Amino acid sequence: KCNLSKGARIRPGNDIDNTLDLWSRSDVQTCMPWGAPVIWEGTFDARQYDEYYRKRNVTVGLTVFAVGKYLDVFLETFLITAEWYFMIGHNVIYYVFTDQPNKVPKVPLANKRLLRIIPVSRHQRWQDVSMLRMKSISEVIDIFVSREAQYLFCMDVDQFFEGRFGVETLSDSVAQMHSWFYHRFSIFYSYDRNPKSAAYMGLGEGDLYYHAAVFGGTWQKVKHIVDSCYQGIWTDKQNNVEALWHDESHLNKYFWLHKPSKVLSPEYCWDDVLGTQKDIFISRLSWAKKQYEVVREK
Ligand code: 2GW
Ligand code: MN
Repeated sequence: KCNLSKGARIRPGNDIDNTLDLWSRSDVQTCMPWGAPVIWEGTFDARQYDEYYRKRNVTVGLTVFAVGKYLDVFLETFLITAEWYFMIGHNVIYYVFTDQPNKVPKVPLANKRLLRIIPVSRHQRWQDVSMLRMKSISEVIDIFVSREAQYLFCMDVDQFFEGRFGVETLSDSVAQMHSWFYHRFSIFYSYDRNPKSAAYMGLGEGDLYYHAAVFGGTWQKVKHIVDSCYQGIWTDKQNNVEALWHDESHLNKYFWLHKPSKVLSPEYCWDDVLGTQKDIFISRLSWAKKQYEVVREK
């Protein structure tokens, strides 16, 4: 279905076109075995993508949770830099989930962009803060997203944009390659290995290790993703088990069973600690430094 060794050009509406390799990369994996493109700098024409989605007047939602100290420490930078780089020129709706609605920073938004604050309660355990995001996102899709956007991205707040994160990322279901694992053999992937958990994956199972800090797709697909993950999380709670990396383990299981239609290269969620890598030409979204003592109270 696509040419792994040679690389392929990726185009809007018709995600893979092997006939032209003007934009291709031969040094990286540009395609998954089931045909999903992997988006790297040099594999797409940004202008062509912008034009295609401008004509369709697309609206992209972006969910982000800022509960407790994470609001003070990360939210403002996340939003300010998203205004610089996230889906510039297109309609954007931010959904900020927080336990402190009146402390949400008043970041000036460009034309065609708006922000909704979604009040959520604060859970005692941080694992629950993280895992219960799946349920809250599902509810907000029903109430808002399904009426006002076509696509939805869900992100961690402890990161900042520093390069184009544009409509080249849009697809039915979108998964993020984890920057720590993309050069590693699959035996090192930190999938959940406990057979008692719904997120269990055996050795030899799985395609890539995906990062839960970024996932997305059409709202219909994202609804299916978050509902399925929440189902797994809930089943585990009934059985008194918790997956190794919480919601991320369930998301990895999901994307193994339901292949993503597009995969984002580590450019789209890069950890600067990894230093310069010869296949990373640009960092688009970068992990913020986390002082665990400050942000994780429990
Ligand atoms: C999280 C951990 C410990 C203490 C607090 C929190 C916390 C998280 C919080 O107090 N407030 C809050 O809003 N959050 C939200 O959950 C916030 O959006 C944050 O980015 C997200 C995930 O927590 P985070 O970023 O500290 O976890 P990471 O960077 O280790 O994330 C990976 O693993 C997680 C599961 O353990 C998730 O799957 C996450 O999506 C992954 O990137
Ligand atoms: Mn994070």
